[in-house]
Formats: sequence, structure tokens, C-alpha cells
Amino acid sequence: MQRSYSRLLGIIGKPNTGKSTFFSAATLVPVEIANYPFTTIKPNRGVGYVRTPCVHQEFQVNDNPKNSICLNGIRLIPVELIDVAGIVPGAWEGRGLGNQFLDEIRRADALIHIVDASGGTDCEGRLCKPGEHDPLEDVQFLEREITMWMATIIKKDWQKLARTAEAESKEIYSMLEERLSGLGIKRSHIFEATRNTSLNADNPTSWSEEDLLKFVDALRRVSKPMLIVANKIDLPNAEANVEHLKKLGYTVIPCSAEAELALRRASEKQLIDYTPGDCNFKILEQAKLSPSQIKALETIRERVLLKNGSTGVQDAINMAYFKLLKMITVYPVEDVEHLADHNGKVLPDAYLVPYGITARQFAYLIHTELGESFIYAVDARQKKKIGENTVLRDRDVISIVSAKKRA
Ligand SMILES: Nc1nc2c(ncn2[C@@H]2O[C@H](COP(=O)(O)OP(=O)(O)OP(=O)(O)O)[C@@H](O)[C@H]2O)c(=O)[nH]1
Ligand SMILES: [Mg+2]
Repeated sequence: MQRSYSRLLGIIGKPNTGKSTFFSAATLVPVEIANYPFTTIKPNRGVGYVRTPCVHQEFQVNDNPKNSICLNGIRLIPVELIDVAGIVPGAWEGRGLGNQFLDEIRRADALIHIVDASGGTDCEGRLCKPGEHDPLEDVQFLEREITMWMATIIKKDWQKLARTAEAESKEIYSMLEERLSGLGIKRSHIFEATRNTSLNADNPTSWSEEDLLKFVDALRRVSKPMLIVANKIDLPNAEANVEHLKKLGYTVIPCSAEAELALRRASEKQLIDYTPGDCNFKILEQAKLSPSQIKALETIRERVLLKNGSTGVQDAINMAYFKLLKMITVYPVEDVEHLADHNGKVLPDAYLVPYGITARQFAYLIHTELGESFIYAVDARQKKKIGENTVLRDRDVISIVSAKKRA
């Protein structure tokens, strides 16, 4: 059986910030996009890509990608995204479309918070005078919404849980893990949150209401790490708002989801040469573009790409995977000489795996049987045997030698 380390990225934010535009730009799934709140009601799920330089150039071979795509030396590895309805202040208590929509992000491993950086939408996503609304308010309210939603779930039978843990000398970690598994929260998250708040896990009945909320907030940070994407960077006022957020210490990715969507669509029709995440594009079919389309593309080049280095959509997905979720890419092969699988396909797969994974854990990921019969692995770059406990590095090319077969 093949195990999976796949992760789900949740695209969230107040209504009308460009969540569905971002989702559609990343996945090319056609979805409803409109300039008013609550355009999206039912969540959209789709596949986007993480971008990483492919190792085939370094090894000077031609590759035959199978589980991913290789475009102009760039490996694009599929990842799952979910775009949900807008969240408004008080959603945890049922306001707007309420709890049901917070519930959609239960399974998300990391969150991409899309903010309207132009300040042209109020706290509920209604259009207002451009620049009138401060996006800082959105950043702060959303964190609180998620914390309060989690707190409501945890508080339900907290007293009973804490008392039982103490009376039966059970670990609060395992009890909470069971209680919170539906939220995608793992034991390691609970452990880290307790440590970060210096609360006494042996005596949970002594935690005050404030302690509990502090704990839940820490739990949110570790179990649903969040990235701020400052969307609509192409509009006036956006740049100043991004600078303000950065000055306050927030990590913010300037973004124009609309620009990325236009570029991806033009590239799909082979009108331009553009790989997601590129800092520029080349027009291929000038004759097939109308003067207004050319003007729109040139505006994107000038106002977005040349100013910010990219549209920001790909940077956000990469940052979520590589920084927030601390994933790396590893290429499994069977034949180290030719970097091929048993069908002779060169560098067919690129796996996204958590940083810290060992050679043997990686073998288990490919197949349980391969993990069980693991003898050693070979690092194709160094042409060197590595043991089961060797921690793999980003962009490693690895062959597993097992008692049954090679991978
Ligand atoms: N200028 C500009 N407009 C954008 C950008 N991204 C999205 N928009 C516009 O913002 C409006 C809302 O976009 P949606 O993608 O529907 O926003 P949403 O956050 O999914 O909205 P709800 O589903 O209602 O919560 C639309 O008019 C988009 O065209 C951008 O990068 N720049
Ligand atoms: Mg939407």
C-alpha cells in the first residue's frame, strides 16, 4: 500500500477579496467570480501545483514525468486546494454563512488568507471607497474567528475531559487528540501548543478560561499555519497597505490573482509563453490577440510582474508548502545509473514529503512492503549508500534497495 503525505491548502478570507480568482488561477478550474460578497457558497476543490527547479537539468538527462509536470526545467507537483465561502466577523457565532463554512477548513493543513490589499471592500466584503478599509482589521479578525471556532469545539466538554484526565492519570494529549482529530489536529500540534504556552498539562483543571483561550490560539497557529496574501496589488493604495502590514511584522505576499488568471488562460491557449511563477512572459501569437488584449497583458507586465517579480499566486502556494508545512521534494528511482523506474522512465516522480523524513520512512511512503524489506538506500547525486536513519534533503534522488525488490 502506498502511503500519502498529501496536504490540503485552504483559501480563506472575508467575502469578495479574490479567493475564487486565486483558486481558479492556481487550478484553472472554472468557478464563479463576481464583485459582490458570497459569490461562493459551496466550496470549490481543485488541483494546483508547487513549483521547484527540476533535477533533470543538473543530472543532464531528459526526463519522463509521471506524477508531476516538467515545463522548461521547472517541476510542477500537484497539490490540493479548497476555496471556501467568505468569513465575516462573528462567523464563529453563526453570523454570515457562519460555522458551516469554517467547518469546510477542518481538513486544511495550512491556510492562505486572501486579503483585499486595496482597501476597497469593507469588513463584510461590500464595496467601499477604494482605500477606505484597513486590511489590518481583516488580518486580525480572521485569526480571532478561527481561534473562537476552535475554542467552541474544545470548550464543549473541556471540564469533563480535564477532570477525567486528572482522575485517571491519563495524558491530556491523547484525550485531546481523540477529541480534535476531526479538525486535522495531531498529537504533535497539541504537544507544541502546550509547550508554547507553558501550561501545566498534568493539571488541566487548573487552567483558567484565559489559559484555555491562549492554548487554543497556540493550537491554531501550529495546526493551521496561515499565510497572508495581499491581493489586488494592481489597484491604487494596495502597495502602501502592504508596506504597513510588513512594518507591523507580518509576512505578506503581494499578489494579483486576476493577473495570474489572465496569464494562465492566455498560456493555456498558447497565446503566450508563461510558466506559473515566472517573472515575465513572451507573446507568441500577436496576430491572434486584439489590441485591447495586448494592452491588458502589457499592463500586467508593467504593473505587476516588473514591479513585484511575479503575480504572487505561485509564491503563495510554494511558501505554504515549503515554509509553513516544511515540505521538501524527493525523486524516487530504481536504477541509479539511468535515474529510471522499472519501465525505463527517467525521473518519473517527484514526492512532496515532510522535512525530517528518513530513507526508510521514504521507502514506506512508496510502498509498505518496500519499507519492511528495506536494506539500504542510494543517494544518486553522491552515488553513495545511505542507512535507514539518514534524513533526506530537498531535491534528493533516492533509490531504495530492499530484500524483495528495488525502487
Ligand atoms: N483588481 C483586481 N481585482 C481582483 C483581483 N482578484 C480578484 N479580483 C476581483 O475581485 C472580485 C471578487 O473576486 P472573487 O474571486 O469572486 O472573490 P471571493 O473572495 O471568492 O468572493 P466570495 O466568494 O464572494 O467570498 C471580482 O470582481 C474579481 O474580478 C486582483 O488581483 N485584482
Ligand atoms: Mg468565491
